[in-house]
Amino acid sequence: MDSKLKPTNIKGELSAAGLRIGVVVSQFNNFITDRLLAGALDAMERAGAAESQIEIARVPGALELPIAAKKMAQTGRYDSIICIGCVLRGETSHYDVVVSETARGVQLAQLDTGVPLIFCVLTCDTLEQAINRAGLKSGNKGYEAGLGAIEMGQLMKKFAKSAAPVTGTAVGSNAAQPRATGARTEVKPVEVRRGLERRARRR
Ligand code: INI
Repeated sequence: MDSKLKPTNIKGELSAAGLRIGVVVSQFNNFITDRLLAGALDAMERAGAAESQIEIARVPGALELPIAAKKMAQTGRYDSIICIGCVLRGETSHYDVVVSETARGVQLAQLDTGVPLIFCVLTCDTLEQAINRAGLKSGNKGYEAGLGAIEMGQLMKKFAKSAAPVTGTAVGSNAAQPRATGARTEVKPVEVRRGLERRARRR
C-alpha cells in the first residue's frame, strides 16, 4: 500500500547563481582531461555560471588530485570542487593503485573538509573507451560532473541556511566549516564561542 506521508524533499537547483566552483585537472592523459574540462565548463555555463565564479588548478597526475582538492576546499572559497583525471590500464602496471588511492583520497578529502568533491576520473582499459566517455559515443562525463558540482553546491547552501547551532564536538567536518564567501572565516570551537558570548554579555 502506498504511504500517505509526503516528507520534505531537499534538492540543489541546477543554477550556478551565487556559487563558486573549483576544478582540479590532472595533466596526465590531457588529451582526455582537456575534453572532460570542456564538458564541465559547458555544463556550468548552461547553468548560468560566469568565468569569475570558476577557478582551475592543474596537477601532474590523478594521484595529486586529492591533496590539491583538499587544499582548495580548505580555503573556504568554494561551494564544490570537480576533480578531473583519466587513468588508463594499458599505460601503467600500478593502475589499480592509482585508481584506488585517487578515489580514496578524494573521498577522504570531501569528508574531512565538508566541501563536495565531484569525482570525474575516468578509469578505462583503453584510450578508445576514454574517448567515448569524454564526448564521443557515451556522452561527456565532464558535463555530468559540472552539473553534479552545481547541484551539490546548492544543496550544501540549503543545509547551511537551515543549520542549527553546533552544540557538540564536531566529528569529521560538516559541522563547522567556513562558508564559501570569498573571505576566510575562522571557525571557533564551541567552548571558545560560549566564552566570547559571556564576555560580550558582561560588557
Ligand atoms: N596518472 C594519471 O592521471 N593517469 C594515468 O593513467 C597514470 N599512469 O598510467 O600511471 C598516472 N600516473 C601518474 C600518477 O598519477 C602520479 O602523477 C605520479 O605517480 C606522481 O605521483
